[in-house]
Amino acid sequence: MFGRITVQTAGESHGRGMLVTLTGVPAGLDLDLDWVDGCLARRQAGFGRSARQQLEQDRADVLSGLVGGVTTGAPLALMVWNKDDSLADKSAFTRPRPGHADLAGGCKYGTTDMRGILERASARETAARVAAGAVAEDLLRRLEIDVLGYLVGLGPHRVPGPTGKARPATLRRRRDKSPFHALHTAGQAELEQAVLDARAAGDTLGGVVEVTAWGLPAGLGSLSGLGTRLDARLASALMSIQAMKAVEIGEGVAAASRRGSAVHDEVGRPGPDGPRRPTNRAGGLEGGMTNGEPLVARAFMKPIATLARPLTSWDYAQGKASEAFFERSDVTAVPAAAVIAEAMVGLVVLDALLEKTGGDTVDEVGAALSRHRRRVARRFGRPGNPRRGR
Ligand code: EPS
Repeated sequence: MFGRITVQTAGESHGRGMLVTLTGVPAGLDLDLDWVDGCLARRQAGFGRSARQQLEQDRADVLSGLVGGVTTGAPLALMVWNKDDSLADKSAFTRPRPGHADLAGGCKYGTTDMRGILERASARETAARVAAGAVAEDLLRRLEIDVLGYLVGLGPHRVPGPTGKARPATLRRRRDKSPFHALHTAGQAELEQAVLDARAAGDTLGGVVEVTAWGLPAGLGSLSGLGTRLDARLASALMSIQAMKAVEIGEGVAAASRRGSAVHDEVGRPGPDGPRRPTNRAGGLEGGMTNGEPLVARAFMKPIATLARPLTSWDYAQGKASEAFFERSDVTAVPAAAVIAEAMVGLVVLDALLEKTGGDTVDEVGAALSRHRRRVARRFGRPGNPRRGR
């Protein structure tokens, strides 16, 4: 899913903590650690989480890659320490949770004690992803590229995405105030009630998150290879998040049942910086490349597999039918998933940008991006506009 950067996480849910290594970040970024910690705190927020989130206070401890607070181009290693590091005291368990990695992981690693599977499959790992994504986003926002994730569905309830002409910064403020990481407060009471009802029933809820990226130049990604298409890379990154079962770009799902004339975005009068479309059903991607419109991707999350009122399973120690394992769980983590999906899209976008610009330093990346933006404006922007000559 990445070409220019690499991202690797390590850690167990109840181990010492979550580590992420991130390579390929250019030198010269004075990393805003408050921003990184803010992203980590937002991932922990959200209505419907378990008591674990009151215990953990995630912060990024930078182990390498910064000198004087500035990236050197060397691998970054960021650690999020666990407060609950009780792994040594955890018991074995042999009653796999339907929908979780337990049973398939047990078959893979040849063990009926699925503790090790649970510990690594746990979505606690997403703290490390968000730390890495926050670094990517910190660089992107210096280049006037904004990425924002927000909730657009919880169980059967739908919440609108961006409406009107609100700027990304305004939308971000709204998202950060919402206990559901939604952009609108209308309907919040229904969402709260849905979580309370699911909790009372010992059940869980899935939902939908959407990520929009603004400010991307046209021409990121590539049509030429199987794995180089940006939509393929986005789908891979979003599907790699625990519990995601589907990804949609733009209005991709509805497009499959409409005629072409009602799907494809007509080409309008060019804007000052390049081509313009009156609609954006393609979600900013055509042929696996950005087309200058905002990039819009959606990820669909199944309900959490750990149920307080467990489904039927099989106890592989006792050799008999039994309730699935339950220790503690969230009712829903869809609000958190909005932040996690934003981080993953941020990483993919940074990767695609570096592929286009090259560069060892932030200045070199910025200069190459400006050159590309000028080229697009000259050839595809509005004739006679003074910005074309920039
Ligand atoms: C998770 C189970 C819960 C969640 C955890 C993900 O953990 P615990 O078993 O300790 O209650 O709280 O998420 C986090 C700890 C987190 O920081 O997001 C799971 O099984 O995926």
